[in-house]
Amino acid sequence: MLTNSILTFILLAAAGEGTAIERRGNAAFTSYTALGDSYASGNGPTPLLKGPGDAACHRTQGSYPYQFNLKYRTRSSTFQFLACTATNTTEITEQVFDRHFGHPDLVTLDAGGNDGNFISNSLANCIAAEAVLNATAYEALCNAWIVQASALEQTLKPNISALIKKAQTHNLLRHQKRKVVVTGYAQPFNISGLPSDCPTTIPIPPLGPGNLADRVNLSVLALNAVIEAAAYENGALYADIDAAFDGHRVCDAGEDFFQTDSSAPNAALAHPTADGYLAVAEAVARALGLVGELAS
Ligand SMILES: *[C@@H]1O[C@H](CO)[C@@H](O)[C@H](O)[C@H]1NC(C)=O
Ligand SMILES: *[C@@H]1O[C@H](CO)[C@@H](O)[C@H](O)[C@H]1NC(C)=O
Ligand SMILES: *[C@@H]1O[C@H](CO)[C@@H](O)[C@H](O)[C@H]1NC(C)=O
Ligand SMILES: *[C@@H]1O[C@H](CO)[C@@H](O)[C@H](O)[C@H]1NC(C)=O
Ligand SMILES: CC(=O)N[C@H]1CO[C@H](CO)[C@@H](O)[C@@H]1O
Repeated sequence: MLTNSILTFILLAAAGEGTAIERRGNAAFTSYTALGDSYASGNGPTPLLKGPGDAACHRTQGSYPYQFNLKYRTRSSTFQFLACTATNTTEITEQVFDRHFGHPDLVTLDAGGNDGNFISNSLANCIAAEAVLNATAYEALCNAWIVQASALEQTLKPNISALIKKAQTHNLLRHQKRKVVVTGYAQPFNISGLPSDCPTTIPIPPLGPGNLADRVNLSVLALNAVIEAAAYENGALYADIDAAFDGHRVCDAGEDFFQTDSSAPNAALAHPTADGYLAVAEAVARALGLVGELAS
């Protein structure tokens, strides 16, 4: 993000005072379809969109596809938002066959976080359980889940790979391939964070190297490694969204990019905030080689 700010500064300086960066000429697509799970639908507190299925799928204005499309569309580009909360890789593959998939020249997707209930089990066993179990029972439960999660992760690649292939080729002639950007997930914790910077609204697993928060982070990194490998093997672009959360994780001094207040309306714990989703949109733009800063 720092690099981006410097770049923006240089571009602004070069353009001369008062000249806005022309983003529209930058558009990477004329037709964009967004697939994925709740990280893509944008589960969270910003307004729900009002199209068919948007409410059931928790598609929001804060989501990264919505924010990305808003900044990078041209007047004539079309946008199909098919991402849906709680979908696993098999179900996201079905989104490709939705009649609204269309003939996009750009597809973004994420997948894997709901296979075997990866995210919800991580939340339940490694975060929420701390509030109801003693330390020994909690550590045992979270550790057992992490072992199960890493075994699960190893099975995901062929399915994510098949999804990427379908997204690249569906509705195209043989040998044609469209641009697909695949995103991963973000490590929730700064394991070196100060306890005084941790939110008080959720239980926090023990921080520090080797402790549970560290192991939760590692399981996200392992999931990302599988997703990234599937993307590269198929010639898709991988957007590393995790790096964009540095300084904004749970227990960081800076603004949290994760929703941590379960009492907020439509809160979706373990999901990014609108600013977090914006950071994801920026990571997608960078993967596509688009210049300019989305954040205002
Ligand atoms: C994916 O979701 C389908 C439909 O809900 C379910 O039958 C299947 O078991 C799930 N697969 C995984 C790996 O979670
Ligand atoms: C912790 O909880 C488990 C199961 O709930 C129980 O078997 C165990 O005795 C408890 N240990 C301590 C130290 O309280
Ligand atoms: C992968 O896909 C196969 C075939 O659709 C399915 O049976 C299996 O449950 C999937 N595995 C995972 C981990 O999603
Ligand atoms: C984690 O938090 C510590 C203490 O606030 C800070 O010094 C460090 O830079 C943070 N780590 C990252 C990767 O931002
Ligand atoms: C942000 C953060 O603290 N990440 C850590 C999560 O755990 C891995 C594995 O130990 C560390 O390498 C990261 O620095």
